[in-house]
Amino acid sequence: MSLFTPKDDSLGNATFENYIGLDGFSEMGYQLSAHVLTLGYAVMLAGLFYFILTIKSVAPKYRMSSVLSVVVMVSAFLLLFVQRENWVQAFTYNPEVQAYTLATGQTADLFNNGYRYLNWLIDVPMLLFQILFVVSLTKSDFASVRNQFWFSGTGMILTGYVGQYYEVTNPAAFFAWGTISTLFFVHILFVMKRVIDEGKVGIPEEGQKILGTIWILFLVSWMLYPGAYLMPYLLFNEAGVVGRHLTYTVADVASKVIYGVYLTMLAQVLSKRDGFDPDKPQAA
Ligand code: RET
Repeated sequence: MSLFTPKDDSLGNATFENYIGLDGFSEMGYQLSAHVLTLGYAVMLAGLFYFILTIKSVAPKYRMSSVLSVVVMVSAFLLLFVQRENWVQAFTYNPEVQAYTLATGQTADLFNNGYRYLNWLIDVPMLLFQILFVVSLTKSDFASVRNQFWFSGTGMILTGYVGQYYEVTNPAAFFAWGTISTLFFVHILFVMKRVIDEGKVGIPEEGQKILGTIWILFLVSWMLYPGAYLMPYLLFNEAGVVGRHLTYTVADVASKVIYGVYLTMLAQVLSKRDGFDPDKPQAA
């Protein structure tokens, strides 16, 4: 049974943000959401500059990691920008009830987190491939790991994308799709742990420490996404809506930007070990 019981199901498979918007959001809830969504894409633009400006600080063989961070930043910037536009046009201030309510009857779309899912479809495989350009696999085969990441990464997101449409109207379907998605996720975690363990072999202690941090960061930040998926079953009012925006934004900054920064730091340590000096002029 759904803990979130809408007044009616007149909005069909719309996500719970819209059902809560029937009664309306307070000034603080609405604005906080808009601000957090804006912060999300602003950080991606800042990250874009970081990854471009630091690319020459690592040896050429590690630079594909920075290139993939740039791809992630550009796609996240654009899709998170559209996600924020979706929020501000889906709800308008209604002076009669002194709240921000669904902008129905106008030319507005309902709100949907789908832009995020489409962003992940690009970013999840990129983030998973990225580490393979910094660490050296000792036992596993590069192409096999890459294919497993690609298969489970896209499988996890597509099944989650379908499931999120049922969060209000059909809890059974919502949990069934969520469970299939989680199976893919568990597979990704296993493969990533293996990659990180193999990467630690034979590298300087400083690099091993960074890889240990990357694993914790990866585990915690990626777990936040299923937490946000479950939000209508954790907090079923305005706090759930704001909580979901906050969770996604923290997760995005950690899993894309901070993760990329740690991989750059690791690549710098490995470049130094390889005898690369960023201050010496390089052949073009
Ligand atoms: C879903 C559906 C419910 C079950 C699980 C999910 C996992 C999502 C994850 C997303 C990670 C996204 C990243 C994006 C970065 O750009 C799809 C919410 C397990 C782990 C890292």
